[in-house]
Amino acid sequence: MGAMASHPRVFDFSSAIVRRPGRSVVHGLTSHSGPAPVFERIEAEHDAYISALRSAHLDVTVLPPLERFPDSVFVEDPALVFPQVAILLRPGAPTRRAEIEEIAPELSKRFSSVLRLTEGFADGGDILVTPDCVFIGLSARTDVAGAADLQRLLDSLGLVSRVVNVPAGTLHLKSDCSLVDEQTLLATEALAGSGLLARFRLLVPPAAENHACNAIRVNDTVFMRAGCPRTAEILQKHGLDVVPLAASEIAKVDAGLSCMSLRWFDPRRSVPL
Ligand code: CIR
Repeated sequence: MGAMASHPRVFDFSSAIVRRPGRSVVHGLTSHSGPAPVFERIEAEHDAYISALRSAHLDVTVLPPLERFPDSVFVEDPALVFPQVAILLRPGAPTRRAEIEEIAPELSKRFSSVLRLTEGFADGGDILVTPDCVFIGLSARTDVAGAADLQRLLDSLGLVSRVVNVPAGTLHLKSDCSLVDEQTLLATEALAGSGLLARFRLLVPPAAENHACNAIRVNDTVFMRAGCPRTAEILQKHGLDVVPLAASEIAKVDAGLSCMSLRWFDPRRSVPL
């Protein structure tokens, strides 16, 4: 983790917040019509996810479940975090809006500045942070007004941003792509074909493994969906250290790996052991 001390890369993290799933998670928003997920299996996937973040040296805060909010385990959506600054977003799904008031006090404890989106809607799953640009995806959850207000806040932080359209039928921008190193995205064919993120080198798995495109680079490891051998091979060939994580149960409520944590680099924390 040589680069971490003074100039963290966008995927160098020291800290994370997760929230335990409540039993109500099985009633989370979903586009799937198959069998409902089994709570205990989601819980097991979540346990393994926390262990994985800890194995990558993150200090993980585990918040208690919120039964009133079935999707509140997906803490990525109500907020966006950077070193020292957090932004409270406005989730696009009506049932998720009040999640911001639950996460807000946790962010105030940890960030010297907490900004708030005041217009429109934006979900964290639609925001892709890259080294020189923050991409904001317009989707069924993130609208033009939310994207514009977020651009205003990012601008006030000196961050360049760009608004892009999420391919039709995709829940969030990051359902279809993930930054795996400073120049490279893992991306679905649909996203690669759109040319939206053409400035990146693109690694495109076969369509049967589209769901693997929601991966997370954490320090020197890429955590990716288990059961996607072609994607693992592509990433390894690219020189990346890959660790598979099971997420097939959580996927039944349209979720992947990025959505289960807020991750950031806290400069006040000492460099991990
Ligand atoms: C939802 O539809 O909001 C949840 N069931 C899944 C959210 C997944 N979030 C994400 O990928 N950032």
